Amino acid sequence: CRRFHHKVGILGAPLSRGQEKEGVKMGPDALRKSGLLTALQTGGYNLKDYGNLTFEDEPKDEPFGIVKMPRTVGKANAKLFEAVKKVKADGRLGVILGGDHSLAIGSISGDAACHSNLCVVWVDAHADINTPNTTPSGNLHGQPMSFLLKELKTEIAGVPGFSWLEPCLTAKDIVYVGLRDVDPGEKDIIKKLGIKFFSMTDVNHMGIQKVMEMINDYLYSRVKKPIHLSFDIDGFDPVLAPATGTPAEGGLTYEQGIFVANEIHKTGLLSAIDLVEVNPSLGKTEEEITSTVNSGRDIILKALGYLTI
Ligand code: 4U7
Ligand code: MN
Ligand code: MN
Ligand code: MN
Repeated sequence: CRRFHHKVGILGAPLSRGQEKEGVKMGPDALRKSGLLTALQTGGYNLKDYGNLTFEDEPKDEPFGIVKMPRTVGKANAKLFEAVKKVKADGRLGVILGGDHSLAIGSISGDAACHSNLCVVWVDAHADINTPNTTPSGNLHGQPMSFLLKELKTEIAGVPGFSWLEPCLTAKDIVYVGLRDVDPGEKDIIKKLGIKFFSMTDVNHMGIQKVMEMINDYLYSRVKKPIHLSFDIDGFDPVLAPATGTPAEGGLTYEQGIFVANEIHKTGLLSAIDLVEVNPSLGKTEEEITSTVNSGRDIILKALGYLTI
């Protein structure tokens, strides 16, 4: 890893079957239209656009228990896994534009295939660590973490569409920021596995500076490890980012989100970033759409060190 990582690969991943709202498919193009790529080009980055992947629905994709569309989501993630591996093999920092958060299964697996010591900072209102047994909704965008963790491997055994997957993370490799809507089953898992988290209550009590300091100490201060930032736009407060499928009150301010992204840039260890759950069709006004999309764009730009001195 270098201090200034000027080789960037942009990859659109319009996965949508990890939840039930169509418009999240339009996330990648909305982020593209926000001026993300032109800003990076102007900023002197060596940019390669890998375009948008295309995904198809698998025929007769019957639920597995209550888990919806497992074959479709599994196959899409297998494709994304290969695409992210390619971006990393090309020596580029991956920018994955979502799409729903189930895409983290393929994205993080692809990143980890190139970095065995990968760690993950997961910014989200939700923990996304339901298993097929604990999920209250059956939606796979609420479950990616359980597919990624070695400790939960037996929980995901037999889910159709995921035979290609080998869990790549352990519980100590991940940290959550911004949690405020966590299901009872998820709380049990987080507690049992001892996963580090900073809820919105923690952020409000100790301040985002202290939180990022503690993340730095916990994850990567002693041994330098590549970082995967998985940023769910619903980590932000819905006042700022309303155009998303599962908004939750009391989220990060613009300044707090940008601070997180900038702290990660400053480590010089960023390997890839997911920006997920932007759903332009859920904005009630043009202003709501723009505010959501531009907030996501700015997280990416800041994480890449754009306009940072
Ligand atoms: B997102 C939920 F039950 N926990 O599992 C679930 F509240 O990627 C929500 O963070 C998951 O947006 C939200 O369906 C998934 C629900
Ligand atoms: Mn940089
Ligand atoms: Mn979320
Ligand atoms: Mn999420």
